[in-house]
Amino acid sequence: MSGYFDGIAPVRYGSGEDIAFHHYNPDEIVAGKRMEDQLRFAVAYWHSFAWPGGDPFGGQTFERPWFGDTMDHARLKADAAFDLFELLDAPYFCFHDADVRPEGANFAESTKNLNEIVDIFQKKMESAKVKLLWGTANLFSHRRFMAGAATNPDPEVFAYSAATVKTCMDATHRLGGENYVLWGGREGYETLLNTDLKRELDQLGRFLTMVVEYKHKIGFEGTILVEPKPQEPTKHQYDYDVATVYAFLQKNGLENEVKLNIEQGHAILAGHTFEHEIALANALGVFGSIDMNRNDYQSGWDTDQFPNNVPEVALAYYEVLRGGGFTTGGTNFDAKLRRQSLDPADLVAAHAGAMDVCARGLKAAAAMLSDGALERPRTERYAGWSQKWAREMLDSDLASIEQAVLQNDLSPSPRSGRQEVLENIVNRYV
Ligand code: XUL
Ligand code: CO
Repeated sequence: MSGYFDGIAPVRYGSGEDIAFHHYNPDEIVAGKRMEDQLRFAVAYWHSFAWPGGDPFGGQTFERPWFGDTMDHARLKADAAFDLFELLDAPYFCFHDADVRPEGANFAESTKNLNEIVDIFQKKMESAKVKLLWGTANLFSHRRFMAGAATNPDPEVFAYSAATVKTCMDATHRLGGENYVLWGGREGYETLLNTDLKRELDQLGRFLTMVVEYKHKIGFEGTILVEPKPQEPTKHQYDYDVATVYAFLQKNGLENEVKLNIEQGHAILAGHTFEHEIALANALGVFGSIDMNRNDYQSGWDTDQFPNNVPEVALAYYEVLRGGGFTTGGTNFDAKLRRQSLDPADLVAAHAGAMDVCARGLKAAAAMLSDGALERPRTERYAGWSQKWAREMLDSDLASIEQAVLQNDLSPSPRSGRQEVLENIVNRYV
């Protein structure tokens, strides 16, 4: 116990305490499963325990007793993290190596630090409920990664990155992690003037292939996930969005090995909606997991706020449920407090509120789906395609189709897309 959250009662459904769940009831059955098993919430170690509260105009605002770069600080941080997991009754957490251990003087010392903390996690997880949704490597904060990790012009940085990912995959495997994530932190460029685009993409393809090869070598049964993002920190990130990553996976023959971790804020930065990215990943068979947060629509940068917009969240979970729900994936709160939210209670309330928002969204999505309110009109809209001639047309050719159009004097009449009617239906649920 860290003592950091002393005085804050466990967050439970209907507990009547100051911070309680009003909508997230883990045992309630939604769309055929316990809500906890549908949503699979994870706390993100980096934002909740390692982020100091800075912005481009000012540094640290948070004062956490575990801020510092010794192993004692890292151990206290682990205690506080597991205290929060328990307070929230969170089923999962996620971490990068750099979130949990101090940087060592060299690679060997950083790895030793990581393994010592992983030992502590392993011990704590024997008695705690919390499990590891995913692990990942931070290949973007240290200055050695300023020109990328796998895509770096310097092969020594490629080597350092590959070795680091190996240690993080080992740690994830040891902790029973259900996925391993690669977000291409600085895999992109600042200026084309100094960039060999083709070489960098080839390096990235080989790197990801090595990750998949290593997964099989160690018998890791979790899913390898790539997290798309269009820009920030670099001007142009290679893993731009779902469509771009899918093409990259196909080019490297990895489309059956790797799935996607889709983040709300990244979808917005790419000019998409969150539900579009989820729907597209499902359509391509590569949907894996989500990073749930929200972006400020005015700022144009990755604000990583906790979600608080039920209608938006409902449409995202609608696509998750339409695709059959999560398998190894889940809902990771890749979200940080606002920098004025200094208190331990703010950290607890942010997660509790976010879990409630997601629960409301999930319930609305499940009801829309089971009532068929949107699926009936959708099926009706495409009904023409169940006719024999329409299906056969797809196996014919342009010339035969022309003949058929002439013979039958086809003159299609447009039908309403009924967008407002459908939006009104959604509004009844959210
Ligand atoms: C950065 C981001 C990362 C990844 C993990 O925008 O989303 O936190 O989720 O590296
Ligand atoms: Co993320």
